[in-house]
Order: sequence, then structure tokens, then C-alpha cells
Amino acid sequence: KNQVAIVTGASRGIGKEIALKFAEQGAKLALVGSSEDIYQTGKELREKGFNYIETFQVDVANEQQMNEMVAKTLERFGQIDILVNNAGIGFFKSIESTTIEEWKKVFEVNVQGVFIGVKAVLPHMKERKSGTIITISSDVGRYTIPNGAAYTATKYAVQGFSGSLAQEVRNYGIRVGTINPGMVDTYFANSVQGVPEKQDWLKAEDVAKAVVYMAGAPKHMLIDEIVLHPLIQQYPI
Ligand code: NJP
Repeated sequence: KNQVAIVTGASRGIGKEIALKFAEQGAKLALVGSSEDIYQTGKELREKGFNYIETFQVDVANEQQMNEMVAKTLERFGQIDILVNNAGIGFFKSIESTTIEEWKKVFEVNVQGVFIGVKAVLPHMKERKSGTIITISSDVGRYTIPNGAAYTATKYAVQGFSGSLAQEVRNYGIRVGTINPGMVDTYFANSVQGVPEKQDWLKAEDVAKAVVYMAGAPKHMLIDEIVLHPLIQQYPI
């Protein structure tokens, strides 16, 4: 309650659901998306009666825009308790058919975007000796799949980054964790949410609840990682 959270990628899918769940818990929110759709998320939340909502049409890979977003969030709400790095893109194709532009773009959003977001909030969190940084990584940050090498590589990178970060900031009272879902029914990889083929997949709400649980753990407790899968998904260990 009364905590301030930044959620990236809140225009739709998992991020939008995280925003709703946080708002229901009484959090004040700074919501980030690269398209105008982010304003629609803000509008819908305000219509539900949640008034502490700021929306930012910002590219997570753009350091200047992200720094400005953090500064404006601090101006409006006075503090930042939680950063959820959720924005992410993905595509699934063979290595030979992946272009260098696609490779660069997915790393820019999924990896550079996380680095920039974290770097932007760290000075404030360190000063307050408090904060929670949660990154939506993936089950493919833990094991590999064919025809998804670029995306998989970004999520392995994010796991490594979060592990290092966790150790760097532990002594400042800052907790770092990753959420690693299997297949989630969203708009991910140019798909559509709510189609019958995906009815047995995880719902965005399932992942959002895991985020709320991780962020809401008592201050002395660190949940490093939550892995969750649809029951139907084969999970190679
Ligand atoms: O995908 P989707 P999800 N700067 O496409 C935003 C991971 N994950 O919710 O930019 C700022 O419905 C975009 O908004 P906009 C996945 O890797 C998923 O499933 O305005 N925001 C939208 O809000 C990702 O990290 C599955 O168009 C940017 C959001 O990101 C996270 O879950 C499985 C942006 C994407 O919404 C959320 O993805 C898994 C940018 N440059 C992990 N680019 C799965 N769905 O199966 C995009 O293991 N966004």
C-alpha cells in the first residue's frame, strides 16, 4: 500500500495486468510503453477509480527518455519502491533467417532496456537503502529451445545481469528477482490474446500475481526467482 512502482511494457499483456494488480493493492504507478497504447492503460485504470497513475510513452532502450521518466516519477510521487522490467519483444525463427537488425532490436529492448531501467533507479534506491527490482525473464532464460536463439540469448543475458545486480545491491537493502514464465496468453511475438489455441496457457494474471507476491514479501526476505508453467507445457530440466 502506498508503494510507488514503475512497470515497463504496461500497454498490454503481462505488464498491463501487473499494473492492475498493483493498483488494486494501493500502489502508485508509473507506466511505460513505447506506443500510444500506454495512455489507454492509464485511462482504463483511472476509470476504475485509481488516481495515482502516470503514463509515459517511452522506449525502454532510450536512456535519456528513461531517465526523464524516473525524474518525473520522483517529482510526482516522491519515491520509487519497485521497478518491474517487463517490456520485451520476441520472435521465433532459425538462426540463418534472423537478420542483424532483428538481433540488435531484441537485444536493445530485452537487455539494454533492463540495464537502462535499473541504472536509472539505482541511485535513488541506494540512497533510501530500499527497493525491489523484478525482471520478467523467461523459462528460456534457463533452458534453450530451437528457433528462438536470439530471444533465448537475451533472456540468458537478463538472468546473468540480474544475478550480478542482486549481489551488487544486496547490502543496500535492495532485492532483485526474476519471474520466469512458460507460455503466457498475451500479444507476445505478434500473437493475439484470448484465442482458443491458447486457452490452456498461463494467463497474464497468473504472472502478475507472482510479481505481487515477490514484491510483497517481507523486507528481510528475498525471492530470487519464480518459475511457472502451464501444466500442458513440456519442461526440459
Ligand atoms: O507481451 P506483449 P507479454 N519500450 O507483446 C511493451 C516475457 N515473456 O506481455 O511498446 C517500452 O503482450 C509493449 O507496449 P508498446 C516477454 O519476454 C512472455 O507476453 O506500447 N515498452 C507491451 O506493453 C516480456 O519480457 C511470454 O507496444 C515496450 C509489452 O512490452 C514480458 O514477458 C513468455 C517496448 C509487450 O506485451 C511481457 O511480454 C515468457 C519498448 N521498446 C516471457 N517494446 C509469453 N507471452 O509467452 C515493447 O517466457 N514494449
